[in-house]
Amino acid sequence: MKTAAFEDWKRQAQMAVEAALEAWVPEDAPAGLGVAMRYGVLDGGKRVRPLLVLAAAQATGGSEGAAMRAAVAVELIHAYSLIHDDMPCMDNDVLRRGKPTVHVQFGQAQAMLAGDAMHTLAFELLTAPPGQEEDFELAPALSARLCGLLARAAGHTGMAGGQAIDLASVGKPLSHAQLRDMHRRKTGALLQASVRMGAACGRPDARAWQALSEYGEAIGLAFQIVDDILDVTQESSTLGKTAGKDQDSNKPTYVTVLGLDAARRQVQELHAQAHAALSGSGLAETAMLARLADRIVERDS
Ligand code: GRG
Repeated sequence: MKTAAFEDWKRQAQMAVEAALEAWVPEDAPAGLGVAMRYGVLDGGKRVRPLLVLAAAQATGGSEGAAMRAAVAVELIHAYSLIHDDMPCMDNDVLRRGKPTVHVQFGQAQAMLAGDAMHTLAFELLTAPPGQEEDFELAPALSARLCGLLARAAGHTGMAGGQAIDLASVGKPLSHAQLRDMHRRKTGALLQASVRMGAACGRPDARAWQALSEYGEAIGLAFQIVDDILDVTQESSTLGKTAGKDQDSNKPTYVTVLGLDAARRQVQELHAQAHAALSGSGLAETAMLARLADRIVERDS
C-alpha cells in the first residue's frame, strides 16, 4: 500500500466521520448543552478509533453505513471520556485538542452533562436513528452486538474500571503487570472494541475474529505506552494537551516503571504482534489496518 493511497483513504474517512458527527450531534439540545457537546467532539482529534472501525469493516466486507454508525458511536464515547477525565475531580486539565477544555469553556456542570449526553447518544445511534431512518442500516442482531461490545469496553471491565485504577494509583508503585492491566482497560479496551465493532459489521470467520481481536489488543496497549512516552518527550503545543502531566501528578507510567528504552521496546514488540496477527488473519484487505498500526506507534501527538 502506497503512503499516498493510505493518506487519501484516511483523509476521506476523517471527513466522512466529521460530517456524520456534524449531522448527528444536535446543536439544539436544551440550554446550551448541544453547543457544549459539539465543542467537545467536533473539529479536533485524530479520529483513530473511527478509522479503526472503518478499516476493520473494510477488511471483513462490512457495510459502510453500519460501520459509520459504529465509528461515530465509539468516537462519542471517547470524547465523553476526555471531557470527564479533564474535569477538576479527575485529571484537572485546561487544554485538550489545542483548545480550552469543556469545563473551562462551559463550566463543570455543563461539561458533566455534555459527557453524559454523548455517552447515551452513542448507544442511541447504535439502536435508533435520531430522525434519519433512511440511512439506518443496523439489523437488530448487529445493533445488539455493537452495543454489547461498546458497553463492555466503556464500563467497569474496561475504560471506567481502568480510570478508577488510574485515580487510585497516584503516588503508588505499580508492578509492570498491574500497569499493563490498567492501560489495557483504560485505553486499550476501547481501541480493541473499535476493531471488533468494525469486524462485527462484516463477515469475519472465527480465525479472522480472533486475529483482529489480537491486533486490537496489541495496538490498544501500544497506543497507551506511546502516550506515556510522548508525555515526557513532546511539548504541549505538539500534543494539544498539557505535556509532563503524568510526572506532575505522580502517576505510574511505562516510562516510570520500565524506563524510556524498555517502554520503546515494548511498543516495537506490540507493533510486531499486531502485524503478525494481521498476517495470520486469512483476510486479504488488511492494508489500512496495517498502516494504522504503524501510525499508532510512530505518532508524535
Ligand atoms: C472518564 C470514564 C472515564 C475515562 C477516562 C480516556 C481516559 C479514561 C482518560 C484520558 C486520559 C488520557 C489522555 C489517556 C491517554 C490515552 C488517550 C485516551 C489519549 C487521548 O486519545 P487520542 O490521542 O486523542 O486518540 P484525540 O484527541 O486525538 O482523539
